[in-house]
Amino acid sequence: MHYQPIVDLTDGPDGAQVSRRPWAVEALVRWRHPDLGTIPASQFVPLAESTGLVVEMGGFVLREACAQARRLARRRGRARPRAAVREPVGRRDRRPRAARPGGRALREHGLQPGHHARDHRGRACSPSPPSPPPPCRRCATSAASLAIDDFGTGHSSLSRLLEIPASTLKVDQSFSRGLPTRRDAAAIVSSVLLLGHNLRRTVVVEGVEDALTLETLHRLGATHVQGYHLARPQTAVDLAATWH
Ligand code: G
Ligand code: G
Repeated sequence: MHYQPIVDLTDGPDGAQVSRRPWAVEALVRWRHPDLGTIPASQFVPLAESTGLVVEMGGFVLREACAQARRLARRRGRARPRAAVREPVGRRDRRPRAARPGGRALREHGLQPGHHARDHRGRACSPSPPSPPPPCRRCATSAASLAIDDFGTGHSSLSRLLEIPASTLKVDQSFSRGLPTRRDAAAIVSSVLLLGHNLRRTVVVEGVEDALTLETLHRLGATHVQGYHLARPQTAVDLAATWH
């Protein structure tokens, strides 16, 4: 597993200063193959989805993320850590919750679940589910919180805001690309920030690759950001070394 921090821009002493302390970290799976080297998730995750292995993979990801969240929370003196993982919308483990590896992981580590709902643009996703997918209804009645990923692209559309009781929106990284030179990209991002904040959601802008983009986002009112300029996805060991 690799972990990529999300940074809270309002965390600095003067509100403008970027604190390196993560607000959250996103868990991303990697496959280190003995012969083929590192296989990108973009290649094996769709395969895992089409074969159903994504259920086992999801259990592994959740167990790892839970163990890691607990370790990091201990360093920070937090009693109730949260674990955020990705779940492709559209395919589900139909076993009862207690029998699923994820449920066991949460119990074992005494964690609050924080599900990171991923809305895939990919083929494995069922085409535009007409009503809230079952896991979202389930999560809405439990202690879990949801985030909508890649907001603004593919199936991750405005109507999702009505369907998914998410506390967090992650604005797709394609919108950061245009900043700060494209006025239309800036207008879209500032409108989405306003929309999300009016709905009392946390809005995370993804894909911040340089200082100018970060500055522009701060000016537009972004509070939470993620991207290579702030921190790359990294191993748990590297993350722990910079975690304070
Ligand atoms: O981290 P990377 O750029 O390799 O990820 C590419 C894509 O792989 C992501 O956008 C996402 O679709 C998927 N992915 C990465 N980690 C996970 C994971 O833990 N679970 C699931 N379901 N998908 C993931
Ligand atoms: O958009 P999504 O959450 O699916 O993207 C996840 C992937 O994007 C991760 O695998 C991560 O490696 C990659 N990623 C994270 N931050 C950046 C960034 O600033 N620039 C680019 N190009 N990719 C990023």
